[in-house]
Amino acid sequence: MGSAGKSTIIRHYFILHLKYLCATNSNYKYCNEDWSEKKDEIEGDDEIWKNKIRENIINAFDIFIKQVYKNGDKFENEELQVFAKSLEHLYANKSEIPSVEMSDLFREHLINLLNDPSFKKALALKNKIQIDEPERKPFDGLAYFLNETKLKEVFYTSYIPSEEDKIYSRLPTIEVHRYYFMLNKTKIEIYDAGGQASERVRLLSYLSRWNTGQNSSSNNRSFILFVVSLSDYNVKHPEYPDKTLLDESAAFMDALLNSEHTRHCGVLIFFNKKDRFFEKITDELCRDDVDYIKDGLSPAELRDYKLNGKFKKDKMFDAVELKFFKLLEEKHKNKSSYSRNTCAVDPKIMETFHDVIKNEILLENISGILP
Ligand SMILES: Nc1nc2c(ncn2[C@@H]2O[C@H](COP(=O)(O)OP(=O)(O)O)[C@@H](O)[C@H]2O)c(=O)[nH]1
Ligand SMILES: [Mg+2]
Repeated sequence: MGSAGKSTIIRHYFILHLKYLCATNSNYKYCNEDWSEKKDEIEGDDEIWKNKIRENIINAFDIFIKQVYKNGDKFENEELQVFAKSLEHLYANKSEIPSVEMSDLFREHLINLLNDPSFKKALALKNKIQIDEPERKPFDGLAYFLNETKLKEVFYTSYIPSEEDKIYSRLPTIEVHRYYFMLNKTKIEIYDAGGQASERVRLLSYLSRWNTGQNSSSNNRSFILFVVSLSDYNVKHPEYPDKTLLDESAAFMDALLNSEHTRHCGVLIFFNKKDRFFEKITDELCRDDVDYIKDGLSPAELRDYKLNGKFKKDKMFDAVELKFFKLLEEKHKNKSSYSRNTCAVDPKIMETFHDVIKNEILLENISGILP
């Protein structure tokens, strides 16, 4: 699904971890498509990232500006009112972003907007906000950028994004990106597919070209690492109001596993964005959203949470995950599966991903660890 954290996991792993391993341990080799050793940078286009990070932030500001109007509020003064309009214009004409002059005044206005009481009130709704446009919500890495120092840095003329800046920002994946590396003599290919609606259709048709190890005499093993955004548990589906993007994600997992091309694949599920999920379930404004996952909670648990905000963390995770495990149990019982709760922006994700590759993909069969 779009924005679940797939590319963040891969970026963390390849750029920060594997690069280090390749440089220090001869058992690891980062490769080109023909398995020759790759020496150059993995993703080096800072210009694209710079503009995309600015676009991410302007997109988020635009969402909160619209929320200010929705709240029936006004900005503190005329100057901010005009600046807010200009940001809205910039979001609507994204192609202009690279050519906008990032002046001191522009940066000052951004900070003033961030400190404006009406804007702050809109920001406080960040866990609930969803503008009536499909796939439009503030990106989950936003909090990292929402402070005076970072905003000033990003909108400085000669800004060069750091690796950490890239980890927290969103650059939607178009088509399928392929990564190759060797661990000892084992060749590992990783495909990162876009998760937006249009890209999901493309992925299903792409599977037929995928070498899924159907030939039982070969040593090839294929796994789907399905990344779910826990943060989607309360994001309404654009077409079905009683469903969420999490339900859609479960339905897509089902479609993916129903394909004859994935018959021989194991499935690993990363329930990602556990930090955002925790933020949301502890936010009083999100209490009623528990109804979206109520099937996984007992009546007493549901009541205690709704009335007093009390909950057991594990129970809440289980309630979300049930949507996926139920499908696996009912429809894909013969599939080996395995899952983890993750936070892709936390550097620990590298260890988790690395463990999974070493222990689950290379060395052992995946055992069916279903609850
Ligand atoms: N807070 C938080 N943000 C995350 C996490 N994982 C990904 N993100 C952010 O979510 C956005 C989308 O991530 P991305 O990897 O592009 O998703 P993809 O569409 O599945 O490839 C980016 O802004 C990431 O920084 C997470 O575990 N926690
Ligand atoms: Mg992606």
